[in-house]
Amino acid sequence: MLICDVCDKFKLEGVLVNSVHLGDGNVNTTYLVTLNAHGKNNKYVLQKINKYVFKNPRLLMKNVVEVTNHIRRKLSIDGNSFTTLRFLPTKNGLSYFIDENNDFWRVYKYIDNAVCLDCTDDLKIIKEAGIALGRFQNLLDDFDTNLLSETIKNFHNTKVRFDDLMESVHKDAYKRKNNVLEEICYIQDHYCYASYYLDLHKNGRIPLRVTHNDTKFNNVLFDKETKKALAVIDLDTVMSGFMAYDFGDAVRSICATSNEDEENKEKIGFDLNKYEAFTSGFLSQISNKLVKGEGETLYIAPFIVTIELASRFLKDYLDGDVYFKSSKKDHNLIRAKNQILLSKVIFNNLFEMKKIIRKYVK
Ligand code: GN1
Ligand code: MG
Repeated sequence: MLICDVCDKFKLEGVLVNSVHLGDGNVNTTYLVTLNAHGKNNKYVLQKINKYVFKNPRLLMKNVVEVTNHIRRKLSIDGNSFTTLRFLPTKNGLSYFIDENNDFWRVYKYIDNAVCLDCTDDLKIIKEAGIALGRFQNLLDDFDTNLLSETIKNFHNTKVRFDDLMESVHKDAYKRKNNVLEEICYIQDHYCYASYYLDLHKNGRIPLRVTHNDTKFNNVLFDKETKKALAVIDLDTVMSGFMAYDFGDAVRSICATSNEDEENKEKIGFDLNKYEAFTSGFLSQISNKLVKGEGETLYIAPFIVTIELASRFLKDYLDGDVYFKSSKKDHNLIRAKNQILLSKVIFNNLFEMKKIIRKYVK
């Protein structure tokens, strides 16, 4: 469907004058669209929801709208530059439009003067990312987790992720198993970590909370000039979960010395200074909400999340690259190898990581 026809379904001001691809998310398709009304340009973000990944976009949109409304209500009392996404309705008053291919589209207001970053060496910006993600959890601390639907089942259930991988190994639909025997063994060797947080929860040591579940660095928006964090975006996986996975996934993506596509082993490393900057920001916002002993459990999350993501990339490679967008040959295999190596580097830093956590847990 043409972008201008999709825009026309929403209550937007003006006539479409420009549309460009935005961001490099691995799942949804995103456009920045500009509409002109009375000589003034209005910018919006238009997204097509990936229906292979999100099986029930209606429930997803309900989650996202309720969570953003909750945050907005609280921020209006706070009065601060921190903000959240504002979804705009269709002419029929819905938060999404369904086209003839059964694809779901939604629109939110473009946040002016904002940038997202894939990486930085600036520790101030990294601390800001920690503040934003900690604040996001803090703002949702009083949101009833029962109101949220599980839009992707077992999203951060590492044990289920490992089991899913083994299922794909057994199917071996694309006859790729023999290329990745070493990687499969690595995942199998780490089964003992897979239920770590679930077990803590079962034993009453950590609570379920509202979590973002996809806290990649580029899911935080910063003010172009001041580099202050403006918002946390990409809210499709907001569900109930464990804080550790939000902390861990952010550390995984922010403190790695290379991006997820890096093939040169020499470049794949972990930066403890970045880790300290992020951790100090994150815990400054959420420390007062932690239950006794919860803070201390966070240190190993980056390791567990990184192996979990490696298993997801590996599964997608075995399944024929159906989940993550890929743009080159063996893209998912490259990503899986990268994350496995990163997990090994993180493992070697766990002792220091634990010490840093202790320093900032109040
Ligand atoms: C996907 O859409 P994006 O790029 O923000 C994925 C995350 C992965 C990430 C790895 C819904 O996030 O879980 O950690 O790729 N999102 C979903 O790059 O599966
Ligand atoms: Mg994203």
